[in-house]
Order: sequence, then C-alpha cells, then structure tokens
Amino acid sequence: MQIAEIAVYSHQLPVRGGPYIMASGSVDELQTTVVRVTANNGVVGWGESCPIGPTYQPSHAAGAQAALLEMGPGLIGANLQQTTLLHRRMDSLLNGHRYAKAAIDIAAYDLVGKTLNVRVADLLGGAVTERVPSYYASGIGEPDAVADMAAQRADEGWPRMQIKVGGRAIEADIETVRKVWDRVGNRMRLGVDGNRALTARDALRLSRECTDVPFILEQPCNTIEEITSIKSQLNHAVYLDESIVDLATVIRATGQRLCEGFGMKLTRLGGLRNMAIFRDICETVSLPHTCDDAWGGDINAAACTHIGSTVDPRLNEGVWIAAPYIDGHYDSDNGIVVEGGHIRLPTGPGLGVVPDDGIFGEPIAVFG
Ligand code: 0XW
Ligand code: MG
Repeated sequence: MQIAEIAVYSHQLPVRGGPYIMASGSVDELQTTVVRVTANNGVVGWGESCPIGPTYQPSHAAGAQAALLEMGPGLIGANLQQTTLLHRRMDSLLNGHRYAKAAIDIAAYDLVGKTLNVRVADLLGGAVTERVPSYYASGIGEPDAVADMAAQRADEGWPRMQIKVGGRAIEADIETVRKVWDRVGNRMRLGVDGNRALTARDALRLSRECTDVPFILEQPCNTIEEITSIKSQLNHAVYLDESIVDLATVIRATGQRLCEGFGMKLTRLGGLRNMAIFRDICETVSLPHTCDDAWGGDINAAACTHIGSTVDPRLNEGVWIAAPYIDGHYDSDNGIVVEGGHIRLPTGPGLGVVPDDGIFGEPIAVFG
C-alpha cells in the first residue's frame, strides 16, 4: 500500500459567531490545508492541518502548504502502513514542520483503516467509548457573559469548560473565574487557560484569589521556565499546552514533573502516530491530557475524536474540536458534531468521514 498521488487543497473556514478571541490573538476566518492521498490500491485517505492563525504557535497556513509542496514529490512510493518509516521519510525530506507532516500522517491512518475496513481508533489501540467527552472553550469575554455561557454549557451536559484568560487586567480574569464558579460549581470540571499571556506575578495572583475554585491552570505563562519559577507557590495544578512542542518536551516534562497534565494538540506533535506515543507516555505516568487541535474541519475533528476515544477514561480531559464554530461540514452525512458535550465516534472505516465531492475546489498542487 504505497502513495501513488498526493493532492493538496487550501480551504477557508469562517468562524461562526466570530471572532474567536484568545490572549494570543483574535481570528475571524481560518485557512485550513487538506491533503487527499491516493494509494496504489486505489483507496483514498484524507488529512488536515489548520493552525489557528500565525501567533498561537510557531505555525501558519502558508507554512503548512509550503512544507507539503516541499515534501510531496519525495513521498510518492512511501509505504502507508509503515507509519514509523513514513515519519522517517518525511523527516529525511524536511526538518521540523510537524504540523504539516501531521496531514500526511492522518491521511495514512485513514487510508489504511479504509483498506482494512477498520476504524482509525482500532489502529490506535482500540476505543474505550463510543461517546467521547469534549470540553467547551469560552474565548476571552466579559465576566457575566462567560458565566452565562458556562451555565448554559453545564445545562447542556458538557463535562468540562476551559475559561480563557490573559491579555487584559488580571482583575477581569479573576472576576470571570469567580463568576463561572458561582454559577456552575462542580457541575463541570474547569480549566483556566492563559495561552502564554500572564506574567508570573498575575498567575500567582489569579491562583491566590481563587484558591477555593478547583480549576487546572493551563499554560499561564510564555515559557516553561516562567511557569516552573512559580509552580511551588500556585494553589492549582498546572497543565502545559503551547510549551510542549514535541515528544522530546513531553519526555522532559513528565520526567521532571514540570506539570500535572497536558492540553495536547494533534498536529503540533506530528499526527496520530505521535499522539498515540504521547498517550502511552501519559498513561504510564498517570498524567491527564486532552486530545485537541488548534482548529480544523471534519477531517481533523474525526482524527482527534479517534485518538480521544482510546484514552484511559481516568486520564481523559476531553477532545476539543472547532465544530461549534463552523457552519456546515465536509461530509454532509457524517460530519463530526458535539452533542450534550460529547462526540459520537464515527462508525465508518478509517476516519469515518469522506468529504463531499468537489468541496475543496481545485487542488493547489498534485504530486504523483
Ligand atoms: C481551546 N483550544 C483547544 C482551541 C484553541 O485553538 C486554543 C486551544 C487551547 O487549549 O489553547
Ligand atoms: Mg490551551
């Protein structure tokens, strides 16, 4: 089962009810990159990578596309079933750019699953649930508006909510967290995500003034060093997200116990193969984590849901997908949706989603 053809597409995803506001930037529309890989057995697999703008992580849409154009010709003939060798081949063609390599990796899992008539979750070790927990991310907002939103999500059955903070006076963030807690209490688990924006001083103040609120504090400051410098004084568990740029950092963070969990992104690590390794490292040392991505349509959402379905429930902090912010679906029959705070694991082979014919228009490049 070898790569016969790779087509690369660029597609716009407007943000429904936008903009989506985080401390690291505000976005109205995302440019996603989709790959369609055809094997020499005629089976097709799909992959996707969609950075949430150019400032969330060191990645951007044009970078993903340039990286795929660089690697494309050298990937023709690569064996799709041998995912370790596929990653080595991508690494031999281009250093870094794991977020672009992830699109090929996801397509490989989809294609192998479709060929063998099994789901991607089976290739990743096996699903433990057909109803995968998700979580809601608030975006930066006025305290009362975020608290209203939280109460609504709790009523709908969401098991967890992530409150975005940072990029404004810390008093507004503290007020937001306290108001959410007043409204929802223990009805949802809470995360507070600084998206790198807080100073160590403000992170300490937030934690001190909300000592009674049981949230986890996600990526409060820009660097691991800043976070480490205040960790022993915090009253809250720390999860790392943007700082965990690859598996080597995962090994460092777990080995040195730099955090109590992770907000993990599929494409940042390079795709499903590396997410499965990450999941297994976390399980070995009992660290909870999410299985998300920064943004993306049905292909990316399906990939996150498949890996999320395989996580030990004790450690599963949920699968965040962008679906609540996107109108329409790539696959009009099997689009990935969040219902009652959970995502149904697709039932079809591979990823279980097949984009409608022509939905991405003309490819920007075709190799093979
Ligand atoms: C909430 N998310 C998963 C979506 C946005 O892309 C940011 C991200 C996070 O946790 O940082
Ligand atoms: Mg985060």
